[in-house]
Amino acid sequence: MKIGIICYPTYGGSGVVATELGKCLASQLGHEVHFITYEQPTRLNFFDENIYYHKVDIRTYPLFKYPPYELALTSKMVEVAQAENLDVLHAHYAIPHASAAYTAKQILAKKGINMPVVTTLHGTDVTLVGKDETFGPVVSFSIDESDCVTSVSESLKAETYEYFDLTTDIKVIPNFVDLSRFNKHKKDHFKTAICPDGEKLLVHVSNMREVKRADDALEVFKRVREKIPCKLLMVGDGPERVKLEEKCAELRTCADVRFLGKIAEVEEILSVADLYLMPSEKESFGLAALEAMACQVPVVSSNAGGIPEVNIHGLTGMMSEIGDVEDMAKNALHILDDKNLPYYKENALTQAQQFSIEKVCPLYVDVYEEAIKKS
Ligand code: GMT
Repeated sequence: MKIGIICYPTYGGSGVVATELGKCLASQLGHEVHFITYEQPTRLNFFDENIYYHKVDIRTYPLFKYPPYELALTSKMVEVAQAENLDVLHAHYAIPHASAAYTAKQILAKKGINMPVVTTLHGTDVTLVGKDETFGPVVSFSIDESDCVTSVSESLKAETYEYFDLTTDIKVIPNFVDLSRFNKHKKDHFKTAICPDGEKLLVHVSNMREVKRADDALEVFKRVREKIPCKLLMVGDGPERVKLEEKCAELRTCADVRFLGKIAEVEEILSVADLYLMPSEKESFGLAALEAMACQVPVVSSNAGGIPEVNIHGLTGMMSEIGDVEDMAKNALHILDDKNLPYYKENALTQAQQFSIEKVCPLYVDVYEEAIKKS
């Protein structure tokens, strides 16, 4: 099949899922994949004969206060679909990808080309930005007009039906993990460097936006540190980072907290971690937690959105109400107890194996075939 993938190229779950999916479709299943976006996708940093990247050129004119990205994207989709003879367009993240794909489909239909459109909902495209009245009607319409719609969790599917008046059927295809990359690497020297006296290592990875509640990770750490020797690594960057560093100083924990910024090989950090913190306010799935679990790291999380579909309380980690940092700290101390840690680590890995790329990627191929049949 020739598949056009439209996604955000930057850091962030939806772009990562779209890129990893494209890589798997091309290199493992032999499909031809065409990424259509404004920048080289972050995780697309190698050559594969079946993978193409088409850059959306955004022109600006003095008349435009805001360059119309959606129009440039739509035109690019039309161009690539014709030139490359695409079989299907797959829009990741509804805004503005689903509506751009809808328009591209209409333009191609006028030219006698039938172009099935699949839309994958990732989370904030529904739960935060999508339901906002400035986008709502377009998002709702373009989801409903897609030939097939997928969401990354049961929770997101339910929320989508709650927010929008839809007639379409939404199929759940969970996030997945490449276990050949995300596994426990032998990095004992890292651990010794970070935790020279055998301290426990806690890790939080996020794009440090408000919804991630990364400040709760700092609060949890403060409480755990009062009871046992430990260190915290804060990985990633984003709008809250400066505030978080200030909070660290306020909590007087700076000596044991390190902000690492964006790390490309995050699996190396996860390989030496004892516990992953995900206190998010919203999380349609929680890909970062799954990647941690694949590296045998148990998770202390909130129970937001789709997290309970990934982190099983009492098995792969523990969950608390959003914002309940006391409970999270209590749970962290329970898991970090040497009597309990091996049990949680083992279960985390077993759970991650249920979401392997080999299991999940073919589910998208089934959806493409369904969309082609339908349209
Ligand atoms: O939340 C983020 O950091 C980015 C966001 C995105 O859209 O790129 O991630 C969303 O999609 C991921 C992949 O499907 C999910 O694993 C995340 O849970 C989801 N984030 C939210 O719902 C807040």
